[in-house]
Amino acid sequence: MIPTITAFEASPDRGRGLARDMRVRWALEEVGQPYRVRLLSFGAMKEAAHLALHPFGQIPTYEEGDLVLFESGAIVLHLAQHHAGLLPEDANARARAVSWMFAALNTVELPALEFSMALLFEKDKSWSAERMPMLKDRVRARLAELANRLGQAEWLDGEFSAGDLLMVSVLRRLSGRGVLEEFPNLVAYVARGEARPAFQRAFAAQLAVFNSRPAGV
Ligand code: GTB
Repeated sequence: MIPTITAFEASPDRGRGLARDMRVRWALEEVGQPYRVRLLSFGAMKEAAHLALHPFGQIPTYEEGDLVLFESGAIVLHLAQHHAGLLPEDANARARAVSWMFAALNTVELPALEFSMALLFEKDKSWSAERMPMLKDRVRARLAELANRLGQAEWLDGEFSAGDLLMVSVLRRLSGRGVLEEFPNLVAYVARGEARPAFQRAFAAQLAVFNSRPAGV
């Protein structure tokens, strides 16, 4: 059965692959699962039909027969559990890879998101100049810990896993913001993730959506 995911009809990231459908597309490509995409406007995301799939009216969702999932991490975990290639066979190694998935989404994405949201939406606030260094320091502290653990290894724990897929996806959002660049091993780690053929196919697919949008959108 070919699953269907949802994605932005016109992504605000202008084709940079930063919206969360990208990590799901990447996982689908890693496991060799063909998929369909239903594109949504911001309006359609808040209509009853989509709210029935996603309680918060967001993308991405994942439909496979009777199964409907939301939350990009849960979708990637589902794919990793049902296909070879994203989780190790060994039970302990598998559990550790799942720890890295949670670490990416809970421990690293949280401060990264606060920082990038403040950069995007709060720069004109009177308190922004005071708050930004604190948000940047929180991101820097997490990245320093992550960089320390990764060291010169290729991936976080042995073979590439869904933990790396999510961690690289989270770190990409920080690229060019002047803090990830303080950690050359993390920059190289992100580049390794982006160089994977599955990433490239997923990136091209979401970029094609952006490039084919009607003029002016
Ligand atoms: N925790 C959920 C998950 O992981 O699936 C979060 C889902 C989420 O935030 N979805 C966003 C959304 O639907 C799109 S990805 N937003 C619309 C809404 O909430 O009404 C977040 C995102 C948006 C834009 C950029 N960008 O332009 O760079 C990057 C990321």
